[in-house]
Amino acid sequence: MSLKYLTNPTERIPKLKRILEKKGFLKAIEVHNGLSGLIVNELKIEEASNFLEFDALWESSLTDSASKGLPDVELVSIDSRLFTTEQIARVTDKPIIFDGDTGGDISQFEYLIPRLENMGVSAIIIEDKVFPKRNSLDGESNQILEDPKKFAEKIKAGKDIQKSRDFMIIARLESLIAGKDVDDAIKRAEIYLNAGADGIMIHSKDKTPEKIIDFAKKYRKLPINIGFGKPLVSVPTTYNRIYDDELKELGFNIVIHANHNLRASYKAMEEVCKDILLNNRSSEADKLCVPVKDIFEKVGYTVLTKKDKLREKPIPIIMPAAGRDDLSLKLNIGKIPKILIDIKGKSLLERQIKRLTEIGLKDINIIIGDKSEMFNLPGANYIKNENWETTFVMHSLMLAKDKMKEGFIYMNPDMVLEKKLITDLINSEGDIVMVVDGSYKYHQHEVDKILDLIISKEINSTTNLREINKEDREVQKIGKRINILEATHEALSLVKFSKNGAKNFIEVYEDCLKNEKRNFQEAESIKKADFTDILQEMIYRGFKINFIETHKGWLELHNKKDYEIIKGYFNN
Ligand code: SPV
Ligand code: MG
Repeated sequence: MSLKYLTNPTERIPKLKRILEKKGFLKAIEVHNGLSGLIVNELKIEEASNFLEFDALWESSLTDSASKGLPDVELVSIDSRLFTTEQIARVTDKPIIFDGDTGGDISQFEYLIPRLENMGVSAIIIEDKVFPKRNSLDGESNQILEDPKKFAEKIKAGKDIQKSRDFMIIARLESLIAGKDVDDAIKRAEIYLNAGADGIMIHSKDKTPEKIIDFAKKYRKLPINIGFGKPLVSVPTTYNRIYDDELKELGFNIVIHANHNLRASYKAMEEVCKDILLNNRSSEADKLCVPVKDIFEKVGYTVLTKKDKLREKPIPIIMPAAGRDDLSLKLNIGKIPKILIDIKGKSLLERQIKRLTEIGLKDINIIIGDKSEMFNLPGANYIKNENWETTFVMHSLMLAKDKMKEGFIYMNPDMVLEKKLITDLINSEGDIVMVVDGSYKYHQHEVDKILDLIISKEINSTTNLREINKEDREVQKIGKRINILEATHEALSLVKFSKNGAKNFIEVYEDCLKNEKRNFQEAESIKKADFTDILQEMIYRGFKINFIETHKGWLELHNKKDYEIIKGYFNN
């Protein structure tokens, strides 16, 4: 969905360098509009327990021009190229490499760099040809090379003007395209690197890679002070029998598949049009098209309409708060339920109600028991568990059964949650979705509380913020007694149930109540079951529980230490 990857320029620009530092090699592919950007940004395929994906997006002049029905001769204005780039940038979060053609003259280049930086573009590649260039794959045109000294001045001007330390200016050598030899390219590479270029792209339209391989060998022998560590880029369009991994072995650091998405869509569009004409209807062409629903999903339409519905009828929040706790006694402030304890002028519950209301969640239901007379904050419905002293959390929760029927969010009220965490949860797919924290693995030893833990089905998951919205991740096991070394995440008491998820949850619980004497998951009996025991029972019965992952954005109030931390978190 299109709002999913919102990122800011300062965070985004360094991404290309960071991947190069981390992996030494990256793959980019051409995109020419928002949709192609989204497709590449989201594509992740699992192969032999590895995830395959493109690392970066190439904003190609050839395909940007062709999408507009125009030839690739620096005819499409810079404003138009930047508009395409902005379309791509605002719906993706992978690093973008901008095809800068010749870069124009020095002054034009100086104006271009800050505009790219403002959009969060990570790199520009400029080619050493004379404006207006002709596309490099065209063997017929006269390919006129720029004077290398003049080109070097342009690179230097660009490096002087850029604001971000991480923005890269990569010089593209067109010697082989213009019929010159590898030595000419090497000489030029040396001059450009001396001028401050952050990397070199060697272009070729040969059918075989011999010359670029020869170039790569000579490139790595350039004096250490200029060439060392500077990435080398290849664009294997014509010599594409070579594998990306082979290029990596040969010393290349970036491979750009420069025009394939546009060429693929051209072919698909033509085939569909022919099919419709030949069949006198479009039914046969359906097999060549994605369903409209997929487009809705990809561009965020589905999420948007879901939000519309939520605004009309907010999903109910149910918070169990009936039990007794003694934090206020430990703080020497009398007997107050911990969520009503004053923290810099407001209680946790007051803050929670305010936050939820601000994101449109106005149907807030709190199950109360101990000290129920103290709960009178406006903005919430209070449901009293008269038997709070002798019953357990599931009994309390079921007092709000009527509120569950169309779907609901279960939430412990003793948490501080950032809004994004709640909206990410609401926007997630799946009948039952929990929020879990993957950073738990890194501070297991510091944990002095009994935690709800999970084991993920995909054990080697990474704690990557971009995965917050990944909905296909599943809980394999949940409970308090999971071996901490086996656990992959800590579960937050924050779970969303769709209408179907709520129905299954209620049915499973009510079915379990029929066997009240026996041990029930980690509990002595169903009556004493915790919320997590029911979830574990559901997994056991084959229901799917998904999760979204975070490693920040929440705090919990359990003890004195938490109280101090939370006090420090709020400014007022
Ligand atoms: C582009 O994709 O626009 C390029 C690569 O510059 S090429 O078309 O091979 O010149
Ligand atoms: Mg180009």
